[in-house]
Amino acid sequence: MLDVQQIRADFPILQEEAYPGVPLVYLDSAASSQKPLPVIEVMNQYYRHTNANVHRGIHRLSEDATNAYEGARERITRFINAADSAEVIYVRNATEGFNLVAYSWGRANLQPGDEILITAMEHHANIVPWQIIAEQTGAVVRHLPFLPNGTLDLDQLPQLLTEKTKLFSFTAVSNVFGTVNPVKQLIDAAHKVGALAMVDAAQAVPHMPVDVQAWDCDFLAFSGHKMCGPTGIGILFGKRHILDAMPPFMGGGDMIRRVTLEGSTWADLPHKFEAGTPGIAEGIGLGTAVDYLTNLGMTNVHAYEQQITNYALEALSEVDGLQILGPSAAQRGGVAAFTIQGLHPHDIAELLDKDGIAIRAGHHCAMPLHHLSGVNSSARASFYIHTTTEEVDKLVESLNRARKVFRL
Ligand code: 7TS
Repeated sequence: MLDVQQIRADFPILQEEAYPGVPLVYLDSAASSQKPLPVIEVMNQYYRHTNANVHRGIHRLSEDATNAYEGARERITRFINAADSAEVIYVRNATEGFNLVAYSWGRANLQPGDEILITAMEHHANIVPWQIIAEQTGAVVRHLPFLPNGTLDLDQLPQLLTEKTKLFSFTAVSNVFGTVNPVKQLIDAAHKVGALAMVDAAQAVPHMPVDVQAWDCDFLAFSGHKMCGPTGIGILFGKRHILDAMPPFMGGGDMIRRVTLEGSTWADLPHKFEAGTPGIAEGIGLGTAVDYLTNLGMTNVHAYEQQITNYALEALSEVDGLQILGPSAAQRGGVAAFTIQGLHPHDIAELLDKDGIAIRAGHHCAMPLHHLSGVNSSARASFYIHTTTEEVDKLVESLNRARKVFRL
């Protein structure tokens, strides 16, 4: 499977201490992953030896920068098995991917009475843009509820996904429950009623093989920073004929064919949606992150995460008063959000931090999910390719200590 010790050696930050004498235990990869040395190095080398603007100059640096940046797009295209790199648009993050589709496709296609279907377990990035665009177009946002075990209530799908639905946008993997949703089934159901399907793959692409052609999704968005890549870069995948028919999202340099003072025409895909100087080092960094993950093998990554998550769920269930949100290990990715009776999630995170353990506490940008689960917030440990069973044991020890501090 994975050689976790060898992987750990690739991540400089994992050799560091959180506080003097207290090693870092990083269990917050779902918020943002750490970066392996090749990613850090390729960006460093870019600024030292290549730095120039892309798609412009005829000088060597600009050509090298363009080749590296576009070469990264080719590897990202293969990583998600898109048919054509013209369908792979660089954005800043998954959030920008949703906003691009909402503003460009939504404004051009939605009318009063049209419906956008999401689920109740979405990250705010896949809720708020639709609410904004619904407000502007007169469309209505509906949501598919989830069951108490954190899986989608598929029995309600036929009432909610109808010929009024123009787009069904849902997460492949919940960032709180960890639920792995039946993506292909949901996409097929959307297509059956003539709706487009958009997948939030922010918690999927970093952790499992993703094949946009096999899924047959119309749009898919993810962020580089959760998959060993830098911040400030993400991808929006869209089917070519749909992207071709969409108006630009932002106007400016790089996205035009010809500009006169009277009007302008647009560049071909993907550049039509890439206005202005992009995150060049970031795109190159993401290409190297993709190489790193490809080398490990996404099937291996997924299998290892399932193993460590299994271990963690069992270990956490030993902590008195601890309640895990979401389904059993068989149906989830590498996150474990939980509450402990009598302990506020922020107090949990603060006490764990003293032991060098980084987790996230709060609503994880999924306020509706928490509200519907009957809690305001939760603590969340998330696991990645470098997480060890020893680290999970430390988490459990530290949680037991936290309970003692609060005399529980
Ligand atoms: N969708 C999901 C499922 C996510 O988990 C996140 C980020 C996003 C979209 C948005 O990603 P961004 O890079 O555009 O911000 N999730 C989290 C999280 O769980 N904790 O911090 C960020």
